[in-house]
Amino acid sequence: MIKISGAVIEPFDVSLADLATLPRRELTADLHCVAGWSATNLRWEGVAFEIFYRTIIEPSVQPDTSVTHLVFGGLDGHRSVVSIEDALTEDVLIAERLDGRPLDGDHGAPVRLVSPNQYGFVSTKHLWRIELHTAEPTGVHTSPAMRLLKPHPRARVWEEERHRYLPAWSLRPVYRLLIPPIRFLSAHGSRRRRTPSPPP
Ligand SMILES: Nc1nc2c(c(=O)[nH]1)N[C@H]1C(S)=C(S)[C@@H](COP(=O)(O)O)O[C@H]1N2
Ligand SMILES: [Mo]
Repeated sequence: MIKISGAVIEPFDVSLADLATLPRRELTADLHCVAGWSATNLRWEGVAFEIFYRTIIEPSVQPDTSVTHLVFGGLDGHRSVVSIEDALTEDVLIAERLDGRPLDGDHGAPVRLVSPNQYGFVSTKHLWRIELHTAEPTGVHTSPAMRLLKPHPRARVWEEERHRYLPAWSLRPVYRLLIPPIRFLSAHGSRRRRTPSPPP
């Protein structure tokens, strides 16, 4: 169930059965965490967010209202803010499957957002609500890490948009120092991610 609220005529719920009526989309992409690790070659399956937005959400937007930002909320309290332009680009997905299997608890079950051109924190897992806003919302990030880091509002990976105020060149040496420890940690993470469980 995904709850739609904010600049809509009336808040409403979209069930996973509703989602299943929309055309399927498959996408192979990498996921780049802002802290410096990447998971490569992930095969996502789900629904293109643009189609979801145009067919399910947009008909319920309040008349004469211009939606500028969406907030994607996860069941664990994680939230991400995405401009409407970024959300409607073509490789943004509401994903239900990864590498041929339903999403597991680690990677966002039952459904998650996937926006491969933006840093990983945008791709809210365990998606359960989408709020529509008519201006950039403030105070969305409630976790201590996100409040400290002041994430970049667009977070495009290829522009290195990590931080809202600090330019990419000033952060590059810091993140370079982080590569060895993060490589070590994500070696463990990716083993968990990749290794099939042994036969009983
Ligand atoms: N609900 C929720 N979504 C989330 C997060 C989270 O903590 N909770 N972490 C984000 C971050 S920082 C990253 S890098 C990716 C990681 O996705 P993965 O766990 O599938 O590798 O999920 C993003 N989505
Ligand atoms: Mo991340």
